[in-house]
Amino acid sequence: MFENNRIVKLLKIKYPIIQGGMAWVADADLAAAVSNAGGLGIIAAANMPAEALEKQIIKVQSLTDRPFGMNLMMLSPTADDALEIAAKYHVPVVTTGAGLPGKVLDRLKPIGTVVIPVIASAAYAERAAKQGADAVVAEGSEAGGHIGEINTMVLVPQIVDAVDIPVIAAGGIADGRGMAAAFALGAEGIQVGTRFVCSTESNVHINYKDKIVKANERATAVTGRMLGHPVRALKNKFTKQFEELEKRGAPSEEIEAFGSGRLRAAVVEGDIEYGSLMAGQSAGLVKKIEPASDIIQDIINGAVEQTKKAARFAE
Ligand code: TUI
Repeated sequence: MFENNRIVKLLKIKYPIIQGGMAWVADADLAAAVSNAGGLGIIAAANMPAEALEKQIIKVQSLTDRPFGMNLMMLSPTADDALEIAAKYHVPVVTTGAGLPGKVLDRLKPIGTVVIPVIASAAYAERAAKQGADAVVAEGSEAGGHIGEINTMVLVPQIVDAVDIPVIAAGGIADGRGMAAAFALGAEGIQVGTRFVCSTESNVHINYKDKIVKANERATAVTGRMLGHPVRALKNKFTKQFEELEKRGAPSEEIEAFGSGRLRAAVVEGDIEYGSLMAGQSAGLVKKIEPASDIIQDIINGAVEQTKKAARFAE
């Protein structure tokens, strides 16, 4: 299974499924669970202080012998520190998001780290490939959190055409049908975020997980377009008030202050009214809380079944 898959070979994993590098969510417990289940677990550096991040790396190494990754959020003021920590601990795989990966590639490629930028346009994918990226994650705007403008369905094939390195599809993928569809578009791997938020091993507050499980296809909204940082999250009082601030043309400092600390409130305190419940449109596909290994097995089994059906489509 997957013997000729370039992502499996590159990352030295069993299944070409990587976990999203979700700020506040993607910790050592979740990363180890995903890696132990044959995918690639990822710790989100996000805005974590250096010592906390080092602890997470040491912890994941104690919980799994398999490869794992770290995600660098390039907008973060701590991104440079996180980059040095990735180098110091020889983290096997680094993904980047919310900005350009140039300095990450310059620093980590010479020491043999596999670097995979998460991008939301074909132009950035081409640039990342020229700068030496090993693969790219093509993240469509169905995804949760900070997003681009192009949907997965049209983004993935255009990025597949634009680069020779393998493409991992992300945004809107939560089950085997999504994986099969991504491979039909030319992707060689998938990144899954929202469904792993609802894994048993995720330390996210139960209120947040329950809200995703209850969500339907219209449950998310995008705020922050006016600030230039569009973010997709489950609709609640927070997103409604955020929209009102944007509509009335409130100053960007006021809006930023209003948004500050809301993701932590959702993840840690379970504030489902005023927290930022970042989630993708695939929330409507997530039906239960279950172990990460069951999620991966369900996705693989579903993708195999769907691909068999697809092979008979013109009979
Ligand atoms: O980065 C993500 N998703 C994220 S980051 C995040 S933390 C955050 N919270 C509030 C506001 C902003 C960030 C939550 N979710 N996904 C990968 C991704 N990268 N999506 C889009 C991009 C991206 C955007 C611009 C990549 C490159 C890029 O370069 C252009 C530029 O202007 O820097």
